Amino acid sequence: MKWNPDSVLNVLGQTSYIDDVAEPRDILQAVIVPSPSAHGRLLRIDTQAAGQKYPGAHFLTAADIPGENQIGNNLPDETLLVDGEWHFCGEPIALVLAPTRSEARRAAALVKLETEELEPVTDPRVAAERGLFILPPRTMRAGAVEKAYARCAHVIEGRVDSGGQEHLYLETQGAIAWPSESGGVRIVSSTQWPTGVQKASARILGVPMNRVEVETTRIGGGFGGKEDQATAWGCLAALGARVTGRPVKIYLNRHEDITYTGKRHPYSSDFKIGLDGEGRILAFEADYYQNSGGVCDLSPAVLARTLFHAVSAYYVPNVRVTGYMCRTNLVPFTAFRGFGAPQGIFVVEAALAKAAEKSGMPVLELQRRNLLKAGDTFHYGMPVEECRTDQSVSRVLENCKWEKLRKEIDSFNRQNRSKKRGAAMLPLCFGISFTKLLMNQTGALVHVYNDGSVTVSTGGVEMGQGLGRKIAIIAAKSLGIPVEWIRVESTRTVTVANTFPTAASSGTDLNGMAAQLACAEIRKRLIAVAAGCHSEAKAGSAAPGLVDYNICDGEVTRSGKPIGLSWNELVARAHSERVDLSAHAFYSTPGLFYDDKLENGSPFAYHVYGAAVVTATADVLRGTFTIDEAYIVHDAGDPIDLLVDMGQTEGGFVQGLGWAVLEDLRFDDEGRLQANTLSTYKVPDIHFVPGMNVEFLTNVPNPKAVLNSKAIGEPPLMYAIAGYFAVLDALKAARPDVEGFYDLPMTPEKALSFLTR
Ligand code: MTE
Ligand code: LUZ
Ligand code: MOS
Repeated sequence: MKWNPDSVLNVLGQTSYIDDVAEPRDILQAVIVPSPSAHGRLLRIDTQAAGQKYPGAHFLTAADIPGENQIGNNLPDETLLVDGEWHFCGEPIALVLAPTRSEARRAAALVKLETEELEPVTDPRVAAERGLFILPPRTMRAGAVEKAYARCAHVIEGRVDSGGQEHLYLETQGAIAWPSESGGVRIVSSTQWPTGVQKASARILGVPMNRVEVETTRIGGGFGGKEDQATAWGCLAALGARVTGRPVKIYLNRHEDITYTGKRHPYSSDFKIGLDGEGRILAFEADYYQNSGGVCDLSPAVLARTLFHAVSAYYVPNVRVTGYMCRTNLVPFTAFRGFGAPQGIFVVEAALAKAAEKSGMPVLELQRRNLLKAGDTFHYGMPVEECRTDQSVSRVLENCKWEKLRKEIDSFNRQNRSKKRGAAMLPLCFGISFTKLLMNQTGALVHVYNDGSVTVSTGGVEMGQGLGRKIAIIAAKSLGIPVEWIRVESTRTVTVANTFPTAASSGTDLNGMAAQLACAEIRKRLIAVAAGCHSEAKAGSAAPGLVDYNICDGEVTRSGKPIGLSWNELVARAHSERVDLSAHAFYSTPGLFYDDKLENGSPFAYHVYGAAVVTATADVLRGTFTIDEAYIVHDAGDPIDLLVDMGQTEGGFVQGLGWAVLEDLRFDDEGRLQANTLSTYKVPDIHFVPGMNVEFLTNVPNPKAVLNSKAIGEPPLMYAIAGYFAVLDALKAARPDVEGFYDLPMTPEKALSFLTR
């Protein structure tokens, strides 16, 4: 089968999401009463009037929580329902349940709140001045920056800002919970992390984890927005179901989802970069003021990834980078594809752009001169291996015919006054693994049914990224049967337990490897049956000749020749010989270690490399622009499914372009999101997408991951940073006298303000 069957269902609109689950007759629909402002204190809730008007409605508050009113995973700073102070606009204060959603909404609108307003903080630098931090700052160092500046020909400082980003998954947040006879609940949740929903719900209900079952069939996109941010909705449904004894569904509409839920972290940063006369970076320093939002959520992990990617694909001998998790009164900023790395990479690229401006050296030369190579060491102490920066950059410059392109652009710009073109290159180096060591583990459970069909369950969640397809291919290859015979099951906490989110691009690396191990175990048993010696094999003494047996395309072979025993016959024989046709396997990434005190170690299994060139044309009278072409050369290892990896590369890039030049996540000074609908928050559409020229490096097997593949979910997003600099390059052709400014996204509005400076 050429196409990913999941993609076919998606395209035909046949996939089933939370809102497609058939609703039982007695179901209650839930909505929240949101906090009315960004910062305040709840003094009293009055549901009397609402209850009189809607006698069928239920009103749940913090007092109705049977367990602990706490869902914070990294820090206990996040209540499920406000009890005292609230920290952002749209925080759940009460849960209202009614037979229909519109009734619940009308009842919620009648709930009266007695409150006290507190001053909101929205700017991370203001929060830092006031000492409002989630956790103490974190610093990574290499060499000695101060000494290095003495040897620099150019020392440049500057400020860089980058905005947040709304995930805009197609399926909004939601969950359905059924009370179960065990005193717990069964939850169907649109989450990247079923175990997270399970654990938090158990805490809320005050029951052990074994009373809470969570199932996720697939989600309509997550992009990081359902790594931790799906948990609250699962818990609210669970609470409603437990208290009322009826099934409860909560499903946000788009406006609610955009307003209430976390997004990519905005950052404001200061940098200092020092270069010698040849353009080699000798020192780099940065202070990142991360706007962490109202609660901790994943902010520490996101910040860690910023620090790990502070000098991106460059070698810098002397580094000092510090991150501040600034507590503000905005939504809890959270995981979003790239997870802090795009924010960090934008800073060092801005520093290089400014260094080019000040030193007169072309930025491309500065970039190339400083590329990482094998034998270098990352600033966190990990040796650089299998480095493909140079190879990718050379190849992408070839593909876009850089010299010719530059000449064409220059002559276009000489001939045109109102339109200018620009281009920029970006090298990529992205570390793969959760930076929190413990998260790099998962399991798989494989059943071969006695008719020969196979199901594979893992801890991984399908969110459109093709994980299910990749797992099916891995299982088919390891069992030696056609991929059509494999079914990948929904993700359930009773099938594979104690998992972590499907995130950090490592879904296939982890779950694919676990599935492969489980399949290998079953295959070993079946081969023993084929060789007529399964009991000996069980006893551990491999019978002679066992190695000659194989399973290929659903047929048993011996020394490469079919022996007239099909997969189905083999499975039936094994079953009649009472051989276990199921296997569980566990996988944890080997070789990872990190010393948090020394900020030193090998936190990543490997790195993903690549390079992009992006071109743009700006209307320098209006500030409008188009992104014209994108050339990407990417290291995808040996792709498990080429089409899936192509889709991830193009999709990730376009999503990144939205962040870089389009999506303006604007809050007012009171901490209210102004861009809270699709008419005020503009995302890329098909007309916005540039010509895409994607090439994968060939003959680059990656022995560190399953079937020599490479993680692909997040890295391509960062190529879009070249889009920002391509537009800036075009603008500078009109205004070479204006200093570059680094305030992402480069919206037409900002472009115009640059042009009219
Ligand atoms: N692709 C689609 N279609 N939908 C998604 O939600 N999430 C991205 C990426 N690609 C996402 C996606 C993010 S943020 C991550 S971390 C990875 O997929 C997660 O899946 P993987 O680890 O299996 O690649
Ligand atoms: N999530 C997480 C991630 O918890 N830890 C990570 O390191 C990470 N990296 C990328 C995306 N999500
Ligand atoms: Mo992706 S941000 O790791 O869910």
